[in-house]
Amino acid sequence: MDAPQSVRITLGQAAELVSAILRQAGFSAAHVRTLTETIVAGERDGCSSHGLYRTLVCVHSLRAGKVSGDAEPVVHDQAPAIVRVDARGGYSLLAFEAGLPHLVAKARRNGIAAMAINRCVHFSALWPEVERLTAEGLVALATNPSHAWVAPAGGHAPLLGTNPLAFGWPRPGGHPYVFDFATSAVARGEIELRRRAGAPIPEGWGIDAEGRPTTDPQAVVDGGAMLTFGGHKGSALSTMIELIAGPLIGDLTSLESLRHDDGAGASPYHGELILALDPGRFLGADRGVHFARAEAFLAAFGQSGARLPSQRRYEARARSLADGVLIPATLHAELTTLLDDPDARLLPG
Ligand code: NDP
Ligand code: PYC
Repeated sequence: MDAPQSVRITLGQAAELVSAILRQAGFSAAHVRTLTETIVAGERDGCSSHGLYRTLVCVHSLRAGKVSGDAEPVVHDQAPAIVRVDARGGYSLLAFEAGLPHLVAKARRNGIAAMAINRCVHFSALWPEVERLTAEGLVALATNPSHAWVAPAGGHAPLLGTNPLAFGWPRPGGHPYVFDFATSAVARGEIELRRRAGAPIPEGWGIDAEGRPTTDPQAVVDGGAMLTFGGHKGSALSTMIELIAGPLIGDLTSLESLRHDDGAGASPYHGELILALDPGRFLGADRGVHFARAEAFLAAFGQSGARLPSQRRYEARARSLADGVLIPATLHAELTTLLDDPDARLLPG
């Protein structure tokens, strides 16, 4: 009989597996908790490029000495509407958690507030963070650079990161309106997953070292470059992200992050910018009226035959909560091997 291609595990089993591996690798309890929550949420919501596979990347980054496993973030009250969190070389998630109550309080006080996370190592999808803010009734935007893997429109040399942009809008009595996408045609993780599986990539995702369009993920990784989404528009948006989540907050661009990596193949090291807007402050007593208008607007998408971003994700979440998640047998084997043999060789890239 053929070996199974995939393995079904419950979310509880997924969390146990991930946290045991991260703990054994040397992450502190606080980092294990925040990393596990986000990794399992990624798999749960059908975002496998930022799901269980990222456990391997976290362990690789720690082994490579490119992330602190026990850094405790430090919160600075930078300005009346700005909180700054120094992640001190740890993964961003614990820093986000430390700064969140301050960001919420500042947004409620001022109507708008920003959180700058500095000196963080970053691997995660951004929707869990904007969902934390919409759960507080706030409108949210989050963004960050990554490693310079992406060529600007018209160019061949990778200068930009995959630079995700996430937006969240709270909706009364339902899931928030959330989108969260890379400003490259697709996240790097999608290219990595296909490269690991020996599968081709669609045209439009990348170019080879000579600047020719390619469907070979290995050619993109070996001296080629990814492409931005939407040509010059995605390129300009990505450049804006480099600026506002890089120099504006005193942190690295994707090019500088890649130099810092120095070939280690670890998670990017840079900053993150998160904005929160309080509708109560913008609208006062009229909040209900205008949020009802927003609801009518969003309802028209379904009526037009379109789907809202995150709808697929919320459906995947409901399925995973009921039935667990199906992960590739090869990935499951890599993870369990790593647990049995903490020195097992990793091929995260
Ligand atoms: P996609 O190209 O799949 O785009 C994702 C967004 O578009 C989601 O909100 C998705 O909703 C929505 N969407 C997709 N198809 C449709 C459709 N037909 N109609 C309406 N909405 C749609 O993902 P990416 O590869 O660009 O990014 C994936 C993840 O990678 C993101 O979560 C991002 O944060 C993460 N990432 C993180 C980086 C980092 O530095 N930390 C760098 C780059 C990416 P749905 O989920 O419901 O399909
Ligand atoms: O998938 O592009 C990506 C990515 C970069 C850092 C974390 N994820």
